[in-house]
Amino acid sequence: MAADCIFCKIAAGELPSEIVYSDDQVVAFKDIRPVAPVHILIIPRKHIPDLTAITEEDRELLGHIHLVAVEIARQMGLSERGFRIVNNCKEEGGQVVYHLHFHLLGGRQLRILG
Ligand code: DGP
Repeated sequence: MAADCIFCKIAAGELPSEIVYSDDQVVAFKDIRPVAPVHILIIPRKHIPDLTAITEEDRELLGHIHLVAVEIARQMGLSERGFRIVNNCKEEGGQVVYHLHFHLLGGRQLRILG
C-alpha cells in the first residue's frame, strides 16, 4: 500500500466507495464522476503507479483484471450491447490518479476514438 494513494485506501476499505466486485487481487468500484451509465474502475490491490510500471510478474494479474472486467460487463447487461475498457497512462494520456486502473464504460453509444 502506498501512502497517500486514494485507490490504495479504497482497496483497503479506508475510504468509502461503491464496490461492485472484490477479490484477493482486484477491487472494482463505481467512478465518482461517471461519464456513462456504467462507469466502473477496476484496480489491482497492488500499488502500480501506471501502465508503464507493469513487469513480467504482473502478467497474470493483468489477465485477471480483464476477466473481471468482462464478468462485470456481463452482470451489468453489457456483454451483448458492448462496452469499452480504457487505461489513461500518464499526463498526455489523461491520467489523474496514479494507481493503475481500468475504466469500464458502457450503457450508451460511445463515440469512435480518433
Ligand atoms: P484517470 O483520469 O484515468 O486517472 O481517472 C481517474 C478517475 O478516478 C476519474 O474518472 C474520477 C475517479 N475518482 C477519483 N477519485 C475518486 C474517488 O475518491 N472515488 C471514486 N469512486 N472515484 C474517484
